[in-house]
Amino acid sequence: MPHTLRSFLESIDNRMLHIHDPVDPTTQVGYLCSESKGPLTFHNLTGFPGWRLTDMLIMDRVGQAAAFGLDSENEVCPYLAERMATRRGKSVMVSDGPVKEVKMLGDDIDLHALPIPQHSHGDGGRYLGSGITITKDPETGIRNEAIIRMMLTEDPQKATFWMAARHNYAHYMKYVAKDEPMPMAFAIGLHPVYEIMSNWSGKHEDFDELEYGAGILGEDIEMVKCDTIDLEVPAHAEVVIEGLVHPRDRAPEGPFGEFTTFGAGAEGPAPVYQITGITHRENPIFRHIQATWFTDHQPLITLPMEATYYNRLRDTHGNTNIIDVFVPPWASQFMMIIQMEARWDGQVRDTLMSALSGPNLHVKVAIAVDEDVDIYNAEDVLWAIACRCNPETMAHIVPGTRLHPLDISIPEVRKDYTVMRVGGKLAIDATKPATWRGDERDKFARVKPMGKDDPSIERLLEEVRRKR
Ligand SMILES: [Mn+2]
Repeated sequence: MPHTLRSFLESIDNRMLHIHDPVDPTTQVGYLCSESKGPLTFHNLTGFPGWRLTDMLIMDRVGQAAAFGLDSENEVCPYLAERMATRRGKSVMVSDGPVKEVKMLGDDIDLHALPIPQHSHGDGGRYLGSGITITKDPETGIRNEAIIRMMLTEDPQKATFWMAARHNYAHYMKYVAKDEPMPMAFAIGLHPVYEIMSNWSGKHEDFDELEYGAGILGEDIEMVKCDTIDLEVPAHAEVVIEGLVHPRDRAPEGPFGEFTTFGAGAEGPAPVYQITGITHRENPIFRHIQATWFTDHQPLITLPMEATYYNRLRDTHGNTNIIDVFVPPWASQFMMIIQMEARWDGQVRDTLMSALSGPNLHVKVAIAVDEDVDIYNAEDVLWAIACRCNPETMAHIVPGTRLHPLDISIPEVRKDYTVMRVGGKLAIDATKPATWRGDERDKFARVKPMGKDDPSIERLLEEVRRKR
């Protein structure tokens, strides 16, 4: 059986909150998702009979471990890193699939009929933030996937969207040069591993992100031809939107409350997307990805980033002991915490520089800590910065570097179809002296209160730890 959104939902049903009260997706779902501490499904969507809406599937390591079929939350990053380094999947064409069960074509096309929420106060409109965006390089025929934001307009067959200057943008530039419309599709509602891998930002010359995700899941992904454009889409998606991006037409887009938690950043005239068809499953489940504040949105991007950097940083000096990498969602993707053990002087600084110049533009602050610091605990990381770092020699600002287009704290140097920003990055070494320094390192070991590791006080420990 293929890995689908439905197979995943079934596997986590013991954690799912099913909501049967009527809820308006356009005005009420945003805050409910944002406040949710786990997966939830709305069964009664006001104005959208027949639809369900689900979100918050992989917001934390528990959900992420479930997506990869793991028992332990600490295995997530090393596991994904290993699979990414060793697995390549493939796609296979099939003639039909569940996503073709219902079709909206021609005059019947109505994007407004999908339960697409408005995410935040101040957004320019209702926004699709959960569509895996599929384009194809017109020269190589290799597809690209990403998850980008698409804004609904008054016209139910037209939308606008924003893309960063990366792979799909490069495809679009090729179509603009030819003055031809670019076929583009959005696939909504797949197994979360496909969503996660669609947000991977590495180089891929002879495969696409969906095939990469298939390899990680250990399957081939089944694709079907679109009805109205020359493109292939996942046969088991819940919904597919097909359309053409005009090479010259522009329309207002934004603002949109982003993973930064700001609405500002990239709003402006954006390409126009003419919808040519919508297909979906019967009794469709709309996979929503609430953009704000700390939701599935952040880890979708940070998870492949963590695994990519885990592999990359281990390669510093050919062999560096990286234990774990965490991009905390509560820092909106711009901070990377690296848990490592340095053998030699200079190893931490080189690792931090590698983190600041990797494939993602997100990493603005890189912090290195030791194996005895819990990188999932902000208090512990701040303790290490406060107590193990001499800022005079262990903190560094690197000026004149390129940063994420949505990081509004960084000056904008170019605004066109997208935004370029150049500014500073910060490296903080909050580690002990390297292992070869022996005694000097040992001075920085944390003392243990007397009685720690004494099993005979276990029961009393529980009691004293209880909040009162
Ligand atoms: Mn790509």
